[in-house]
Amino acid sequence: MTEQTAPHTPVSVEQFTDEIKEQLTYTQGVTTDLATDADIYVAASLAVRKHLMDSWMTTQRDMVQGSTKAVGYLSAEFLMGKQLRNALLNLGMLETFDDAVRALGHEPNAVIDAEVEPGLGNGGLGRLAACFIDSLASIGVPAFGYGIQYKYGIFRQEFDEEGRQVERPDYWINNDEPWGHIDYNRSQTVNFGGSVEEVDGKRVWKPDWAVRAVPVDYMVPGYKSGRVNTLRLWTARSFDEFDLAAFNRSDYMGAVVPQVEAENITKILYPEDSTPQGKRLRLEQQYFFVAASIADAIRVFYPGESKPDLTTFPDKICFQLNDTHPVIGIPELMRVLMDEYDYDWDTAWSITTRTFNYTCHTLLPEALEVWSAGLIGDLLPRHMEIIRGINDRFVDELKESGSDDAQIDRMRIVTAGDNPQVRMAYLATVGGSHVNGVAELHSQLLKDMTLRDFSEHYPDKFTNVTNGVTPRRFMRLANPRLSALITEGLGTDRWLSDLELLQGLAPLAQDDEFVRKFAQVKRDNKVAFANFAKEHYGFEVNPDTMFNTMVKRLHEYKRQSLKILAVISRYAAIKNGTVSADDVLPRTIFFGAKAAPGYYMAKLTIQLINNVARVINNDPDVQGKLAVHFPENYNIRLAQHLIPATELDEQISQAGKEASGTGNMKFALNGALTVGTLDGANVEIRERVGAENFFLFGMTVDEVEALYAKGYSPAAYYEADPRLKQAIDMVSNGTFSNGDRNTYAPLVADWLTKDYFMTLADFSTYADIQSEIEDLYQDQMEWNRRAILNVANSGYFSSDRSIEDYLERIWHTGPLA
Ligand code: GLS
Repeated sequence: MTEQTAPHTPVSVEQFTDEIKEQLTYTQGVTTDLATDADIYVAASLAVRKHLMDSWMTTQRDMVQGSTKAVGYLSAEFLMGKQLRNALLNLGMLETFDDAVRALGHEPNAVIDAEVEPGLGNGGLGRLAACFIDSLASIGVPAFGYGIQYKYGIFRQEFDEEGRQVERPDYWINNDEPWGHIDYNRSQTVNFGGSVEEVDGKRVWKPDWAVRAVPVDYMVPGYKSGRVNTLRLWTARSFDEFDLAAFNRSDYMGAVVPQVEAENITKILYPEDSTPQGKRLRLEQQYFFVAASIADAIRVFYPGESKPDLTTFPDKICFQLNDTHPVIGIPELMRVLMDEYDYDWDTAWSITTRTFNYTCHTLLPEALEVWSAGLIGDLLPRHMEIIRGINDRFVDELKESGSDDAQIDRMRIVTAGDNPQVRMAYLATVGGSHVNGVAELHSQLLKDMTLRDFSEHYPDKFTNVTNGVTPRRFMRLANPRLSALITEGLGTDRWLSDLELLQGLAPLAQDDEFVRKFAQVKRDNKVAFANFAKEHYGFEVNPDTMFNTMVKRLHEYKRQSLKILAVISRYAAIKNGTVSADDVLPRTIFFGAKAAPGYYMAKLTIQLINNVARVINNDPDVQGKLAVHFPENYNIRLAQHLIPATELDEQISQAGKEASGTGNMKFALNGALTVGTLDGANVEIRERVGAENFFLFGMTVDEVEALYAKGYSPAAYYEADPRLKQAIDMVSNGTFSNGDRNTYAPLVADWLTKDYFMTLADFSTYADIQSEIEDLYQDQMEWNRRAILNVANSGYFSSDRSIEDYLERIWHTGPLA
């Protein structure tokens, strides 16, 4: 990636202070002396937005006029995190901001904290989308992120007295939101329902209701690239505020029904990760944002043309389908081309298949979305006809290529039988040019298992792009101390836009002086986190313990239960004196995880973790040796504080289940060592950082498959390892439920009889490796040397590199001149 100069002329502290004051006075109507931190936050954000405006407009102009194809990243989720500091960093204005805010009598961090974090995503998939649009802008590739501005983001998690998860609505938008610009003049109409009729030999969709899709634009500034792209999030509005006739009949509630129904479409993010929600509203959301985005792209690239030559469309923009959520875009583009612009099927198909590409983000078969054909037909009748047309032609193609009936049945986009289903991953595979997985192992498993028939039929479509994370947010902003040390060690800060430069740190792992500085950075980060945790959660955290973290969505396949069972076993060992108190390495374990509200086992696991924490933290026998903390509402802000302070990271999913993971990359880049299985991107992390700098345990994918095939009996593992038996017995005997044996009975029963993700089978090797971890930790110089090697060798996991791979393997485009 080439670094370009910052686009804007440098701003002095005085000037920026004046700009903030001007916003306060003329936009917000607040005097400087009465301004709160939140007021300053809004004013500063508006002032920063102004600095980005010229670059934003030139980027848009160059995108439309230029010869470079743009990227449209279609994603139901964008988990952006707070905007202000990121924008300041990319503009080179961090210090100017700090000084200006202090000059106004405010504390910079308090102002930054006044920003409400938009939670428009569930987890890794949504955060990846945010990293990708950051990297696209930083590399200078013209791009749109297209998604939904949900009124309520991912729920706010609280824990009740019993340690259970309680979901609270996240009405984030009910705050001053200076970043999103709502543009009523660029709205689109999105139709639903009705029927299809034959008119003059043409199929004509006669919808019966419509909503207005209004774009809310967020600027996406590149890091020192001079480019600012657009994240365009659609919000649903009704065309009529209310039904006047009903209102005049004094039916006041009835009068607002159309408005409520329309606006419901973008009301709430589905709080599901890795499982589809077969809900009509979800399909409405998907179609809503995709239809609006396609119409928008045509408007942008063919301004004012009533009969544009859309055969050039794939040269103007390519759409990346972020998982199956936007796949309805394939029949939508077909419909637009055939019904609105009169192209024949073959021309429309050629344009469509050259426009779309699909990224699959899962290996769980149940997470590949499947919609009932009846539902699609009801909501989008013309699309269902088109999907059937695609399916029929595809089946013909399979017959011609000699596929047998069984294979054809396996591959149908629309299943045969009474209650036909549309398999969206198959539609995406057939209707696009490329399909990629998100880590090497994942892409291989897609080819060998999940989409095997398709990879045999279309061998050239399948490729891999390993995920990455942006070093700007997850190193420079999250970990300023480490960033400063890296810059000192490398003699340049260019690593922020060329992360492979971190390689230059490898020799410094042998330099004791550097290792000591690195250790000091970690120590300072731990103290800072302890203070943060005290202030925000009331936790007493001892920085003289090892910080051991497991943060991610709560899911059985990720195996938080493996971690908590190991913690319980450790607790029992200290209490029983199986390990002498002097030999115990003091550890503090941090969990962070939200469970989908309807996911019973996951919620019960949260309750268990909270109660294990309660018991351990209140037991004087283990004071100073073991502590467990589970801060509520894990989000990006918490990640930015906790990751830099972590020394040992947990990536312990069952092999073959985590598509990639991106937390694993963030931890390695921030100098944590990983204990993990050979799953997802762990495999590549381990290859790069070196097997000796990664704590590997557990079964491989082949071993897992072999054990399934042979017949897995978890109870045998329970009987075989006394540590495991004791931990499970403590869960079942009420140790963590005030003596009540029923509370965790469903969890215990599942472990002993099903344990689909083989937690019990991996327990022993996981427990065994702990002593290796602790031995190494006793030698702090050696531990830190290895941590430095993790940082030095993880440069590959920059989202800039991921984007370069997409450009080369899939999008075939590049930066603007
Ligand atoms: C996910 C996968 O579960 C993660 O392994 C992956 O890192 C992420 C981004 O590719 O996508 N898929 C999903 O539905 N949620 C995810 O986080």
